[in-house]
Amino acid sequence: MSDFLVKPATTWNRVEGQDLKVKDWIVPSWEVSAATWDVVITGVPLSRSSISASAASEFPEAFRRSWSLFSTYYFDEHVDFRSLRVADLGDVKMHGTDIVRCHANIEAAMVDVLKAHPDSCYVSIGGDHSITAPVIRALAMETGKRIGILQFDTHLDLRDVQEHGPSNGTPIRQLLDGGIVRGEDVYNIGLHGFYNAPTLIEAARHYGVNMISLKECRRNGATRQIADVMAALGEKVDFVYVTVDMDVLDIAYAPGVPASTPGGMRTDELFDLLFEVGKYDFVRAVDFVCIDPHRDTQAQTTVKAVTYAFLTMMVSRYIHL
Ligand SMILES: [Mn+2]
Repeated sequence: MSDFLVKPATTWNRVEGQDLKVKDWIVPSWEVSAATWDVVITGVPLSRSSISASAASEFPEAFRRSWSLFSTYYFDEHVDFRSLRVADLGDVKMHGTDIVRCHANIEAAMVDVLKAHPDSCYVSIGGDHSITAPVIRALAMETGKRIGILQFDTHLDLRDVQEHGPSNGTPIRQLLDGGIVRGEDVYNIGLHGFYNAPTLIEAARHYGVNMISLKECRRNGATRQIADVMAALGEKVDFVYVTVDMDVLDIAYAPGVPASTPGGMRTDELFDLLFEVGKYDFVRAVDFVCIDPHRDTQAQTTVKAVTYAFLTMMVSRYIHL
C-alpha cells in the first residue's frame, strides 16, 4: 500500500453467495497481496477547497456504505458483471488544514497507484472538484501521454487561479495554465442556464475549450453525442479522463450537491451518457466529485445516484471491452 493511502473506516463483511451485492464484489486491496485489477477505486476525501461550504470529504465513506444496496446484475442488459475485477485502494491521506499539501498527497498517491496498477481503469471518488487537477497531473507526469478531458458539469471551472486558488472553481484552468492539458482537448457537456459569467465564456474561447450545452446534448442524444466527442478526441489524444461533477444534475435530482441548479441534467440522462462512455477503451480514468452526503436527503438521493452512475459505466466497460 502507498504511504499516501489509508484504509477507510467503512469495510464490509464480504459474503460470497448467490445474491452477490456490490459490497461483496469490490475487493479491499489491503486484504490481497498481489493482483491485477480491471478497475481500482481511490477515495479522495478533500473539501476544504470547495467554494461553497461542503462536506464532500465525507463522500467516499457514504459511497462505500451504499454498496450494500446494489446487485451485480444489470437488468437493462441482462448481464451479471461480477467477473469484472474491481479493488478499493482506500483513501488518500489528507493534511488537516493545508490544501496545497493535500493536493500534493493526491498527486503522490496517484503516482503510486499508477505504478502499482499500470493497466487498470482509475476511479477517483471525491471530494470536491479541486481533486481533478492533481489526479490528472499525476496521470500526465507518470504516463507522459496527451490526455483529453470529458467533463460533465454545469460550470466551466475556468476561474482565475490567482484570484480563487486551487479550489473547485479552477481545476480545468490549473491544468490549462500548467500546460498539462490543451484547451482543444477539453469537452464540457451539460452547460446551461445562468451559471457561467461572460468572463468565463471568454476564457473558454481563449483556451479553445469545447462547450456543449445540455440542450445540444439532448438534441443529439447520448449515443451520437458521446460518439462525436470520442471521435474528435480519438484524433488528438492518447487517452481520455472523464470527470463527473454531480452539479451537472438538476437540483431536484441532486439535493446533496451544494452547486446543483434548476434546469440541469436528469439522472437517467447521466446514466445513458456514462453507458456510452463505457464503450470506449481509451477512457482510462473517471472521477465523481462535489457530493455532500450531509446535505443529501434522508433517502440518500444523490449518494445512490453516484453509485448507480459508477456501476453503469463499469457494466458498459464489462460488456464492450
Ligand atoms: Mn465543477
